Amino acid sequence: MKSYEVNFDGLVGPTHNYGGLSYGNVASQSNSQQSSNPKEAALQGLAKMKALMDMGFQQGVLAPQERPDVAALRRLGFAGTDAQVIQQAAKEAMPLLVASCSASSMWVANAATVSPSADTADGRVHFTAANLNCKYHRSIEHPTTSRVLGAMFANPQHFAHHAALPAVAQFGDEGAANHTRFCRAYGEAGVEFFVFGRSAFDTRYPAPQKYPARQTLEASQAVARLHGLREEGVVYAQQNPSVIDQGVFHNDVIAVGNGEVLFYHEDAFLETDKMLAELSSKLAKVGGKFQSVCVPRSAVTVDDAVRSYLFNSQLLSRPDGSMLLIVPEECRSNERVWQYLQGLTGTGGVIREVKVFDLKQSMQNGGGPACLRLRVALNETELAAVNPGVIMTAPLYDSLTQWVERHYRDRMTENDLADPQLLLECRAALDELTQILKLGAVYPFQIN
Ligand code: SUG
Repeated sequence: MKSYEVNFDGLVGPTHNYGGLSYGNVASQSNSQQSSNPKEAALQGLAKMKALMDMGFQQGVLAPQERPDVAALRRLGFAGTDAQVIQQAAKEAMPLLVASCSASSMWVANAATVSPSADTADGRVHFTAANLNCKYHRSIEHPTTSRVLGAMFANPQHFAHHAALPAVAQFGDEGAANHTRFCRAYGEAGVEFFVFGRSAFDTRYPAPQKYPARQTLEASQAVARLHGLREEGVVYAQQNPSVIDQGVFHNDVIAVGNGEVLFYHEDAFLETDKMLAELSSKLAKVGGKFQSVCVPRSAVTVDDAVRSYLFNSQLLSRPDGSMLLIVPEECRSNERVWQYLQGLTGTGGVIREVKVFDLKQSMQNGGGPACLRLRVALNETELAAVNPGVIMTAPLYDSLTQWVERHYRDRMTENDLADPQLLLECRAALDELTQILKLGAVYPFQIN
């Protein structure tokens, strides 16, 4: 049976702004308070989805969330009408209003961890929504994420959904940003690779000194258990704490994997040789031949990687077995990175082509091509069971583009977030979106 990797991209929400909310994420911190352009952000994301679809890849779309999250503000004690809640928060606690307005759900690599049916004990595709509990503005995403994923992957015969892990730092879980899967073919059993930043319960593991390690070993292990993965099909590795302290807040900022290939920076992991050997032997047991492409620090520094987002790229398999790397424009403007990429594709290795996309609006908050997509490996039967409303087609691209043009503002600053009218605009836009994507009622304003 045919199988595919389907990339579901997060559609950027109408409140996209630069809130400076993510300590440890260099771009988020350095662009704090700049004015953003939500319309341009959404169109840049849609252009990437359309381009991948046009190249022949399976592409889907994941809906944004209701923002400002008035219910979250009410839980923090703000009261009255929705407009009063927003106005009171703006007056008394602007940072909380900004957090409740974040369009951060666009980075759907953090929405969930997904295990394909070939890896799981019950033969279903398993999803665990990520609790994202390291940052308040992201910790409020998972209830809606779960409803949206439930509406996209509704058939219980094929899809199993798990609620987010307990919302404490010891189970900090950032979803697929720290998870990669190696396989010979998407429909065959593979090896799931979980990368953690620290252990919450075992003090023998080192931890970063400056910035938070968002993913714990215990969270990754819990996800593997929930999904019914075999020990032989799982490899855990620790991220190098010193790169976290240099701004590598997720593993997908320093490594990317696809098929039988891991593309990574020399400084990405601890105990790299042991980890590579384990990946290689476990993949061999399911018939695969592991290959690694290491980028040496002499060619690209960790700082280059963080600024250019070289590793936050999408590594995609082409029909002839070679691979294509989708990188952000920032890779072309970094001389060392661009030179490295010219060499990489010119030497007859597995990565043959690089395609560049302008995702600047998202990049300025630390979200590159890979952050914007959630990968779901599906066989033909499972793909047919996905809600067809969320699969990208030329007409859907046109409707979404027109929808963005109709509803999105082209400039947003902190003052705009305090405008209660913004909530009404967002709700009107999202109500229409759920009809376009055939999601049913998924937002708090639709179900309460
Ligand atoms: O969680 N930025 C996101 C970026 C997530 C990138 N995802 C992956 N690497 N997979 C984060 O730090 C910034 C929001 C702000 O500052 O306005 C933010 O949430």
